[in-house]
Amino acid sequence: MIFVITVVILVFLIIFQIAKASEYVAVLKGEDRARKENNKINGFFMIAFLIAGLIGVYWCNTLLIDKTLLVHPSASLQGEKVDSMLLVTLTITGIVFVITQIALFWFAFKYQESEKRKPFYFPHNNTMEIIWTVIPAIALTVLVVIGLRNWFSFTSDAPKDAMVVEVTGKQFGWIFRYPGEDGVFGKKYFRMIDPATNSLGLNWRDSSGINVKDDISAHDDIVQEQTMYAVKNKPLKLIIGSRDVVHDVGLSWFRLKMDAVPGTPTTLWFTPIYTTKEMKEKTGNPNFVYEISCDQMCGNSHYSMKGIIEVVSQAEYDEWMAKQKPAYYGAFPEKDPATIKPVTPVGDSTKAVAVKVNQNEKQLPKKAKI
Ligand SMILES: [Cu+2]
Repeated sequence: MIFVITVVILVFLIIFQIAKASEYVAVLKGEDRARKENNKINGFFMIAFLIAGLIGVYWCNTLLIDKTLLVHPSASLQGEKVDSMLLVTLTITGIVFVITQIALFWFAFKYQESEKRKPFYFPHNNTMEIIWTVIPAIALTVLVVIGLRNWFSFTSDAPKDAMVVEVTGKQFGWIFRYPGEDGVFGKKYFRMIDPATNSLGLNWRDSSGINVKDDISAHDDIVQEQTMYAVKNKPLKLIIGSRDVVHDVGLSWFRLKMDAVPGTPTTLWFTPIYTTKEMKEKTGNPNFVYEISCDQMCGNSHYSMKGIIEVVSQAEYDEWMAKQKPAYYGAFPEKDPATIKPVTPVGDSTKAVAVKVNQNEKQLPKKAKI
């Protein structure tokens, strides 16, 4: 630290000394001549900086373009709209950037002090003020309107044929729920969360004793962790929530994201257009997976909060779904008509083995450890 401070002080001293020295030189040479020379040098630097800067921008672009998502196609219909908006914005701002930078540095060089010219007093011009206010205002309004229209369509009601999956964030992973054959998500109650048998706190109703009214809509709900299945070309609606803190469902390949807020469900829908298999070919990466990243800093293992979306054909999805067992049978194996042992693990994958085979269904599942 002391070393850094010393270096900074020394650098200041050196600059100060140089400034002083050049002052003395100016006195010796005559102030006027020295200033004119300085102006010429500065003018040259302006042009050099312009050329080096533009080359730098181009170089950075070619170097980094492969590391961005821009070279890969969007994997959803909605994402294609996002991409086209980004393209329009980047094109407009890119053109403006290049023109203004060239004008800035070129003018500084071209209109440096000269004995052949007299400065022209030009304090104000209404026409110009109007032009440079109105044109950007129109351009930005168009961009914002297109953006809002898209945003409203992604977050509005999904098409009727959409499949619906509930996504719940937790420290640190994702839980997916499918409504089962009845197409209805059963109610949840946070006190019923049990990491081993009921990771979402599904309210089984008939067994809890908390609710008198019998409601079995939660009985066929299917709960999965880490990997979610979706169908190509079929709209997919996500009902997003959180079990603890604020997370965010980041879907970079689909170009969408949405906050997962505890207690306040958010929704988002999109249509995947390539299966995972097709994306493996498109990206040339045999290990490609659609990743859900948590896009909201949510704790010490935030970086590892990764989920996977497996996009498959309808037939493959049906085949996979047929093998799934409702979470209810995981919690109450004796209720399972198939009574197959061992029971399909449900709930937190690490503790799923702890399913109690002879658990009396009249008992409440263990209290939540949140
Ligand atoms: Cu998170």
